[in-house]
This record gives sequence, C-alpha cells and structure tokens, in this order.
Amino acid sequence: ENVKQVYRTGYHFQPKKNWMNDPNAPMYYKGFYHLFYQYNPKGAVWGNIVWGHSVSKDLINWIPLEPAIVPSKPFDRYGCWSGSATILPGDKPVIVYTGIINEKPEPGHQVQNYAIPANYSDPYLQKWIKPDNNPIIKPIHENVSSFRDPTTAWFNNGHWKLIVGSKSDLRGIAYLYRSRDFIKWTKAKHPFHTKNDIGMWECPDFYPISSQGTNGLDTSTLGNDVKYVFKASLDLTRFDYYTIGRYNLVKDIYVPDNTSVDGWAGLRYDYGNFYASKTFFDPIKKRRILWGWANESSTRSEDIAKGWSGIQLIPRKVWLDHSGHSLLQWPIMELESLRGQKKQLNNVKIKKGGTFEVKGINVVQADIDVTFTFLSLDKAELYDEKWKDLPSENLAKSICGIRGTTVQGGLGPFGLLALASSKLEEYTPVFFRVFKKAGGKHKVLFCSDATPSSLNKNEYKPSFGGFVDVDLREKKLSLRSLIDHSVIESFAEGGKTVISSRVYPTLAINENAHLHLFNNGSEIITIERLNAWSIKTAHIN
Ligand code: DQQ
Repeated sequence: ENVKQVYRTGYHFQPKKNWMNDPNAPMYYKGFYHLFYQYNPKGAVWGNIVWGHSVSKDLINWIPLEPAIVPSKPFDRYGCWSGSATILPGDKPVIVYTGIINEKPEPGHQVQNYAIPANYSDPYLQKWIKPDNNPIIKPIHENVSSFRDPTTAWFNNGHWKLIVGSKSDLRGIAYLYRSRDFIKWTKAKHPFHTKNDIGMWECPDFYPISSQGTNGLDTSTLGNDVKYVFKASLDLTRFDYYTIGRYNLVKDIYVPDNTSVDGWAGLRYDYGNFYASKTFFDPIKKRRILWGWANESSTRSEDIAKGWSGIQLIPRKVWLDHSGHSLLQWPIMELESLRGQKKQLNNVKIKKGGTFEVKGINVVQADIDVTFTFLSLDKAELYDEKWKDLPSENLAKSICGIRGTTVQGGLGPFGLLALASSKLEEYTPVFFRVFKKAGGKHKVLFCSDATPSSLNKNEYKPSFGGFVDVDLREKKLSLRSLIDHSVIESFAEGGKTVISSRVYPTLAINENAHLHLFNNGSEIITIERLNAWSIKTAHIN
C-alpha cells in the first residue's frame, strides 16, 4: 500500500489499522492472555473510543477479536475509556472502566462502570455485558471531567478496594473506593495517595512486589516480605512515574519510602516514549507483567497517511531491585521464541572515533545484547556543576542533548548506532557516558537520541536520557536493545534504566539499514560479548 508502511512493526502489538492508545485490563483466563486497548475503529487519530480486544497463548502472537466494550448505554454513550480487570473468586473476571456520559465539560463527564463476561465458558471472553445498575462510581465532590481509569481491585478486611485517578487544581489524587459486593462502592475518607503541584494522575496502578526474588504477587497479597509500587501517568509531562512504598492498612493509604521521590523528578518506568501503562499478575508463570503504550512521534497528517497510530511495547516482567529502591524490567522470555539468525562477537576493541559493524542479521528486526568493558575509570569526564541549574525533572535528558554522540568524551559516549543509513546520514544512537563528580563518585548517563534518526524535518526527535544507578567497580556496562522498524526499546544494566524511542528513518529502512557499535571517548572500549539475533515477524492480529 502506502510507502509509509515501512514503519509498521514486525513483532510489536498493533491492530491491523487505525488509532490505538492505552493498554486496558490485561489478564489471563482459561488458557489465554487477554489484551484490551483504547481504539478508534474509524481512523488513525484519537476519537470514538472503544475497547479493542485480542487474545494470545504466549503474549507475542495475537488473535484479533471484535471490540469488547463499545458505547451503547447512557452511562458510556460518549466513550469507553481506560480501565482494569479483577479476577473475582471462582475465576470470574470483571472489568471496571470509565464511561463518558456527556460531551461536556471537556473532556466529558466521567463515571466508573463494570462489565462481566456473557459466557464464562468462552475462553475468548468475546461478549461482555454492561449491567443496568451502572454506573457503580460517580463523582460527587470530585472533578467530573478528571475522574477516571479505575485500577484492578484488591481484597482485604472484608472489602474490595480500587483507586480512581483524579486531580483538584494541580494536585494529583488517587481516590480509594471500597465495596463488599463489587456493586455498591463507598469512597474512603482519605485519598489513597495524593501529591501537590503535579497535575492529573491518569491510569494509576498499585500492586505488591516481593522483596525476595523475581516472582510477582497477586494484587491482594499482604505480608512482611512485601513492598508496594504506586504508579501514575502524568498528563502534563507524558511520562509514567512510580514510587516504592508501603501500604498502611490501618489508615488504608499508600506511603512512599523516603528513598522514593514522588513527582516529576521521580523514577520512571521508561525515560522515553511510554505512557498509560498497566501491570497484571500472570498466575501461570508467577510474574508481574507491565504493558506500556508508545504513541507515534510523527505528525497527525503522517499518521492519517499511513492509516495507523500507536504500538504497545513488548511486555516486561517487573520485580524489585536488590537495593529495594527501584524496579528492574526485562522483556518477557517468550520474545526469545522469535529469535532467528544469530551473530556473536567476543573481545572486540573500539578506539576513540571507531565503529564496528554488526552484519549477518536483520538489523531492522533485531534483539541485541551486549556487554562493554573498559580498563579504567580515570578518563571519565568531569560532571559540569553548572548542570545543577537545569530542570531537575529533565536533567538526564538535557545532558544527553548537550553531550550527544558527536561530542567526544573520556569514558564514553559508547554504544550502538541503530537504524543507520550507509553514509550515516541517519542513525539512532543508544549509548552510555560516564562522568566523574567532585568527590570522586561516578555518574552513568544513558541516552537514546532520536535527533539524528531521520532526515524528515517534521518528526519529533527528542534525545531521551536517564541515569543508571550502577556500581562501576567491575568496569562493565550492559545494554539490550529491541529494534523493530520504527521503535527501539533499550534496557541498561539488566533493566535498571529503560528508554524507548520512536524513529522514522527515510534511508535506513529494511535492507538499507545498518547496525554499528561505536566509541567516541578516549578510553578504549571492549565489546566483551555481543549476542544479536534477527527477530522473526510475529502473528499479530
Ligand atoms: N487515555 C484514556 C483515558 C486516560 C488516557 C482515553 C491516558 O482514560 O486517562 O483514551 O492516555
């Protein structure tokens, strides 16, 4: 069809055509993983929102089904917005979602509804019933047009509990609601969590996480070895932030640890293009899985021309880092079933200004796993103390912008040049740069820089960045990148810091694209080990 189809992905989740945004109500039921998503059946821009629906045996290959929840009742006439699934006792799934009941006020008057399967013996859960006793939660004193995105419910002390995202002026609020029967819900006196001066909390998520090992926990789990994660999507910054904390069961509130920063300068699941994410507990592999949406970075008219917009990133397993202060994320192991041709490298040295091309795999659909080593930290460049004047919530991103790949350094920049054209007119660098701070401490910067990614001047080409909290004593840094035509998802140090970029090369497409390793610092970098695979095209919708 259209030439722009070169940007369609080979193994990321997308519908056949049209607009997609938030992942909704991920769950496992009778042999299938279910994914619902915000979908416009009528076009490639946001609007007419229904719940698209697909099922999968392995979270990688997907069968499309008819939209599961579409506007049809007075309580959702103007839209069926984001929501979550809860599995009630007896393996009975229920969905709670936001219904838009009036067009006005912008963006519409919002209530929370429930839907149940029409036929519990259908593992595809194709038909959903929206009972007439909806809505189950209505705003009373709350902001009627900022009151949405109910979470998965959890159970304790005789009650089901869930939270609804909201705001009051610039205060982000997660309201707590309780119910004995899942039908009659009462608002708790105190919000579950709130934070001033940050704006609307969209798509909140709250879940327990084990302080031992990597297994996930069912959302209702309590215990001494259990910490909690609270995440919100901030509509003003368009990033997903989380804190690690505890659940005060007496007051029924969430309290972030004092090691967690709550707000714009806090931890993000992903320092790039990643929003409105949601987790669920996978009872089969006993893990917690994170789904996140990456929108396009191109213009509205380009989206319309190519007939689609939005992808879901590869689902990630999430667990607590041994420090207890942050999460680790890693692409689900099922992705490895798509690995094809393999290329391996050992002990390749790259000097300042040097590159090394990785050949023999399909570099536009690839999985790259590489460990870099160096002999000394001495050449790390000085961290510029003036950078303390940069906005703290975007510090790493700003430094990635100031110190791009072409600015020579000491220890770094080194990393990958992905989706590179033959004469490097276009390339997307994913790289590390190590700084020395006064007092001798080191700071590791990780960047995914779309600035040189495309000759097309209309695209949004940010240089995303995050810091990596890593001990450099072993003089090693590792990187995994998933490349898929118009998306690059990169995981530093086993998933401590993650950055996803959307890019639209005009020359570096299909067989004209190249992949290089590079170093532009004075310290020699050794590729201790590189494993790279072609990734086969998945059966998606
Ligand atoms: N998208 C949905 C809302 C949610 C927003 C509407 C986040 O429910 O707050 O499509 O991307």
